[in-house]
Amino acid sequence: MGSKFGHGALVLVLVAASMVGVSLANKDLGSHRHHFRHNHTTTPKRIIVGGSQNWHFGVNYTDWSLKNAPFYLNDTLVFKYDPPSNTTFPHSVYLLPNMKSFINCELRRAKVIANPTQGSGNGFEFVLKKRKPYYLACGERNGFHCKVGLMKFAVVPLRR
Ligand SMILES: *[C@@H]1O[C@H](CO)[C@@H](O)[C@H](O)[C@H]1NC(C)=O
Ligand SMILES: *[C@@H]1O[C@H](CO)[C@@H](O)[C@H](O)[C@H]1NC(C)=O
Ligand SMILES: *[C@@H]1O[C@H](CO)[C@@H](O)[C@H](O)[C@H]1NC(C)=O
Ligand SMILES: *[C@@H]1O[C@H](CO)[C@@H](O)[C@H](O)[C@H]1NC(C)=O
Ligand SMILES: [Cu+2]
Repeated sequence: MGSKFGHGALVLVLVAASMVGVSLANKDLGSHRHHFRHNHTTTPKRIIVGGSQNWHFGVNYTDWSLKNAPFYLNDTLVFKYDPPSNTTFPHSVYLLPNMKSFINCELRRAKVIANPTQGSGNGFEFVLKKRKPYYLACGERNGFHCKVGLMKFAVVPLRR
């Protein structure tokens, strides 16, 4: 399947991920090959990150992403979290540039894709548009929510 992000490169990324002890969703790309190739009619899904737990401190989102994999191109991740108040902790959504920053919860070169007010109501929607790894994390407290609150996960969306 002609793709600028070849299967070999993807496998390399995933092997590297397992070597440093992090998990990427969709690690079983190969076994899903036959399913998604002939599945063009399935419409993209809208997936609430964390399910009924939403986007909260202390939920293991690596675990959540593994249990909810695979994700597909054009699926929408929905991040729901309370707006800042004096009774809730603020959250946010950052896109980290690479696996190293993801592992270390290093936010300096990360891109803010949703600020603390954008998770209220129907939540913040993020479409998985490209076949590449997405490293997502909460950016609050200078990486504390990412590191200690486990508010991070990585996904590589598959073709249908
Ligand atoms: C198509 O995808 C859906 C969910 O994404 C899955 O339930 C279904 O079994 C797939 N169909 C085929 C023919 O692979
Ligand atoms: C989070 O879940 C992953 C995958 O199930 C597991 O490997 C990891 O140990 C968990 N982390 C914590 C801190 O429980
Ligand atoms: C994803 O959506 C874009 C824009 O709506 C569309 O051009 C593209 O073909 C879609 N890709 C897949 C794999 O569904
Ligand atoms: C929270 O803030 C509101 C006003 O913004 C105030 O009325 C209330 O007393 C505060 N509650 C606490 C527990 O500080
Ligand atoms: Cu947070």
